[in-house]
Amino acid sequence: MKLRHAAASPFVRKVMVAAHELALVGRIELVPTNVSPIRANAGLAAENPLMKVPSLVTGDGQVLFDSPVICEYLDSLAGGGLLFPPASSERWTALRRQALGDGILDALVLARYESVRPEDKQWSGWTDGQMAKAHQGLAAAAGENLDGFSTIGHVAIACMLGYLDFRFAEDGWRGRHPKLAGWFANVSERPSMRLTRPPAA
Ligand SMILES: N[C@@H](CCC(=O)N[C@@H](CS)C(=O)NCC(=O)O)C(=O)O
Repeated sequence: MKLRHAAASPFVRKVMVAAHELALVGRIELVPTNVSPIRANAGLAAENPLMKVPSLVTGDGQVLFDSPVICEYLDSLAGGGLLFPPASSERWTALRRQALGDGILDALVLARYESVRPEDKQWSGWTDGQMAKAHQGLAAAAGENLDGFSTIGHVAIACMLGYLDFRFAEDGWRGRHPKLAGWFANVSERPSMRLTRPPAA
């Protein structure tokens, strides 16, 4: 399998954390890929018309994106029903938490892109709107009372918190959500999380 990879991408990290947790890393070849919302990448576009990472070419040549689809595919390769519990209320909890973590990440990534636009083109109303979603989402994540690290929901929320620290270090979320911070401190010591930390910003 070939995975389009960018070390700073929290969505790529999600896939890599899942791969570590499922003991599949050795089967994945990483293809370093530069992405930008304003620059075309013909090689990536030939695989993924959305030109985003992560994007995976499977052993039989199928292209899969985005991170929830790739993670569920990896789960199936590892036997299925592991990070994605089989149909049950546990499954919907895991998928809801994944959607929450991914949705907060979407807002954070959009806020980040705004911050790297030319200064005269930046719009604080946009950033404020995205950060409001992120902060409401964080409060909801804190309300999930997370325990352990058994599903894709845990993976998504952990990677989201890692990105928050990476790109928004001044956010101060730990002061607002100390219990979530305690959970994150514990899960950050897992090999899957340690081995996929983003590079120094
Ligand atoms: N929903 C997608 C989001 C992927 C995404 O936004 N990736 C970013 C990098 S963190 C990207 O490729 N951005 C390039 C662009 O927006 O053109 C997923 O879960 O994989």
